[in-house]
Amino acid sequence: MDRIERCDVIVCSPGRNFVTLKITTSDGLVGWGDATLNGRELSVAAYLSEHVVPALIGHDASRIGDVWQFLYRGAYWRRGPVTMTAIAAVDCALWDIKGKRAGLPVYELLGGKAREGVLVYGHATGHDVAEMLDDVARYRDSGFRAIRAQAAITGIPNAYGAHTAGGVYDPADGSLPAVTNWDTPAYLEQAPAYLRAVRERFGFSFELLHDCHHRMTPNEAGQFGRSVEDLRLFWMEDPVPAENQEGYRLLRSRTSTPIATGEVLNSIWDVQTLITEQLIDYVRTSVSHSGGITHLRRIFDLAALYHVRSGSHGATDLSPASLSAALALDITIPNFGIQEFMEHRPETMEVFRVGYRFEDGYLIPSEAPGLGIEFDEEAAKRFPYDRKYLPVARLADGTLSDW
Ligand code: GCO
Ligand code: MG
Repeated sequence: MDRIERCDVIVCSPGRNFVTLKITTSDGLVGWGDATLNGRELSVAAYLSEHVVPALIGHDASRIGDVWQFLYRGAYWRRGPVTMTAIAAVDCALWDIKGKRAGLPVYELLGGKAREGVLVYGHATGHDVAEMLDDVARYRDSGFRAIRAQAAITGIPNAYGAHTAGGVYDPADGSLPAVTNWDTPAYLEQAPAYLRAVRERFGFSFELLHDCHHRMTPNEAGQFGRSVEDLRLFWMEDPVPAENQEGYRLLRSRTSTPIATGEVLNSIWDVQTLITEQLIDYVRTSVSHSGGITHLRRIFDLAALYHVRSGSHGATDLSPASLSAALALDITIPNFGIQEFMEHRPETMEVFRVGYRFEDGYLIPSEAPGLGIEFDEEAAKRFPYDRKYLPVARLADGTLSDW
């Protein structure tokens, strides 16, 4: 029997902070899992080193489902981003090991390819509409078939998504939480107009997405969705905070613009009402924040029963190890929708060596056994942990809002 012999939790900051779990088995196989929770990295690192790793040593590395239940039920405390990210890292590392033992890419173990490539969307942005349109052109010209468009809003230039064209998007860059601003009426006036400018300039030749980033009420989001219906968005993302799943009933009845949500949700129970009542079109739970391949597969299977498709979160704060695991699932499931793909910085790719590649708007997973990811521990030492926070947002009168 191949036992879990050793686990290392590696924290590094090649361009941004990442927490990576390395599992080594008694047969000498090594698996990698992403344990990064943006802005709260060391909580997961401590959860793993203090509470998970000591209980994991000696387990049969092949019993992935049993290890999952042991870590989930065994904690007594249910769900939550820290727990589910820690479990995800173990789960993905064990799938990586299982693939290496079998000499097969993990997608083969999950049933094999159901499509040739994984449709991805990139992030076009700008501090004004002209700059954003140029960035859309850049993505389109580099082969993207799906593009998310975000521009700054006059009066709230530092709101989410408003980084400059060609600039590296990384909101978690403050040594203390940066204070940004928010103004819903200005957003409701300007965002539909700049999305319209995209269609006016480029037509309908690619899928157009937009992230509302949890900042509206259901009624406001209904107004937003209605005002862009003729633009045929692929989706409007996180129109309202999703903790209150029932809040989507009102929104759903107001607009036919497709809805995506789930990047801050971590378990099948967090999306149960959204899925079973068909309140959303795409579920954005990610492999590294939602319990790994084992649990995300259950979420996607539930979603398939209710015409909900996948659209996993894949911002740069999810490491290339996370993306490698996401691709293994994306390429095999029947109800795949789209995968978010933000290119990581060159420093990040010096540490994470990946086999996936971008071709003609699609990501093609690595054919290497396991998840096709190698983590360079020597290179990681050059990039020590550097505490960073995501920003907060305040209204004009100082009220703390949703960022
Ligand atoms: C997205 C997300 C990100 C998040 C980030 C937080 O759709 O890509 O909304 O931009 O803000 O992942 O850590
Ligand atoms: Mg988002």
